[in-house]
Amino acid sequence: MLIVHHLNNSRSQRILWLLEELGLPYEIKAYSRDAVTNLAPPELKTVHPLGKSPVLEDDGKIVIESGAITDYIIRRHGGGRLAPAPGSDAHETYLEWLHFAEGSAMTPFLLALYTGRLGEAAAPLQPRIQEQIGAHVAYFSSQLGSNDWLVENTLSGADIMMSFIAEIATAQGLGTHFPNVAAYVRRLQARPAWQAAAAKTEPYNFTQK
Ligand SMILES: N[C@@H](CCC(=O)N[C@@H](CS)C(=O)NCC(=O)O)C(=O)O
Repeated sequence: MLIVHHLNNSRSQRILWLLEELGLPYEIKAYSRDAVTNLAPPELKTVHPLGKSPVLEDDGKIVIESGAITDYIIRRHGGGRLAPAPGSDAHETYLEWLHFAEGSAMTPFLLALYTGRLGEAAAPLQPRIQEQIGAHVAYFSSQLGSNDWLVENTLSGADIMMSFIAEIATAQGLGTHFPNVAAYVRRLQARPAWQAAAAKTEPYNFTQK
């Protein structure tokens, strides 16, 4: 049985979406953020020492990192769905997006979150951070172009991973500058599988208004 250790309002939401797209049976172990610090509760550290979400459990095997979890679920349980054929050029592009989401695109968003708590002290850093947020979202927007999905215009794990980047970008108002990214968020959140995952969790803050 697949178990997702899921923190509310987090990157873990996309793993639930992935499992719903594949129609796989799974269980959610839900954790709530601390009302004051917004951090994960200490119980998550009993599952993995870092105490972060998502964590996937598959018959006792623990897998961390959204990109690795996405790859694991698709390879081991996807039956060839949601990824281009291994060895194809499209598969390389697909892998690039799986890594890009957490390895590159999340960094400036996280820097904005943390430096935002410093107020004026962080002012000298803000232009560079905002420029980098813009650069990463602009790159994503340019690669998506007028397509519905990122790789071969077919929904894949690349879209599952990049969904959170698109969601936070639009939640921060960047959808006005990048209408194709705003439309992408509306498109993915309208999918029955995305809706089914949302219905199983606490309200998710990054929904398209
Ligand atoms: N790169 C990791 C990031 C994991 C991560 O930082 N998760 C956040 C949720 S968005 C978390 O658990 N934060 C709570 C905490 O650090 O206490 C991944 O994609 O799995």
